[in-house]
Amino acid sequence: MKTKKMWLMLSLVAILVLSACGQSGGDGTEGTPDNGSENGGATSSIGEQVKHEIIGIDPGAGIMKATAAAIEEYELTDWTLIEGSGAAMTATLDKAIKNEEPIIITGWTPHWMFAKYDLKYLDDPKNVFGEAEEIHTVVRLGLQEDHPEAYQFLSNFKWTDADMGEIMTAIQEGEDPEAAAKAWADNNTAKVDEWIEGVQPVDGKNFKFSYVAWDSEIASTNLLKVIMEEKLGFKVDALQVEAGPMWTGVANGDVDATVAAWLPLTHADYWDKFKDQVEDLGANMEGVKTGLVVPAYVEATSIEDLK
Ligand code: PBE
Repeated sequence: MKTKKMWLMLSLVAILVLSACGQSGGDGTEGTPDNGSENGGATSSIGEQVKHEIIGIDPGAGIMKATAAAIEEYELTDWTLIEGSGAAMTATLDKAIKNEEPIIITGWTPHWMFAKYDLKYLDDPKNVFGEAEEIHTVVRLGLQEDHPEAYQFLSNFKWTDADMGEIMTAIQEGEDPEAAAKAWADNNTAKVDEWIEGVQPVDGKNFKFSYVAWDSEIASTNLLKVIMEEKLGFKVDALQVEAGPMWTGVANGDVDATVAAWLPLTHADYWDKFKDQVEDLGANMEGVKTGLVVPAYVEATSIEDLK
């Protein structure tokens, strides 16, 4: 009688334990986030975990158009691209990583976030985000006649992802953008001297750049402002605007130049619209990239996995 009761209780306990395991999907014990991709219906999909949201930036950015195209091309029908800003995106990313939660963002290189966090691009087998992207210097028509010194300097300006990374990281760590740019210029005189070689300094001429508050472009624009003011005698205005006005300003001649034109793909729409009203001085940086980016702990490896 006693043994029978014990057996009954033991089997009851066993049943309870087993059913509890079944409900939790049998994972979640290692303190790692639940990226569920292989357990079919047992765990939620990456889409469900991030509420089918991709964290975007400002609506005028080329990467937003590319992401909208990716949603179409990869048939991510129930996905939404969230508008915001570069700063809001990195704040959301930071929070997700601190909580070890999955997140999908619109990302690009160069960017300090790749140095600060362990991130990866999702493969883009359909090449929606393009290949061999570059950052170009685009100037207003007539700049060569009006500002031959600036024209020559801007034609010489060419640097690398690593160079820009140094300024970006300093700014991200709290330094004032202009001070960070000045420190970089002081520590990289060989490069700066190459860009200003043979350029005749001027006496307080005004010069205007347009740029968007993307971290990469904050770094480049501040660097050129500092060099043109300190080494070439210009009085430089760096106009922070949205992507549309950044291009329109150069096209209608209100602005002298921008070093923030991502081509051939990211700003293809702006280029098609304004190419006859601007002059392209070519790439100031090669090998840049845009795409969908996730923390390394997210299991998905391709945009196709989002379906
Ligand atoms: N970006 C950074 C910009 C260009 C520079 C990739 C966010 C864009 O998408 O337009």
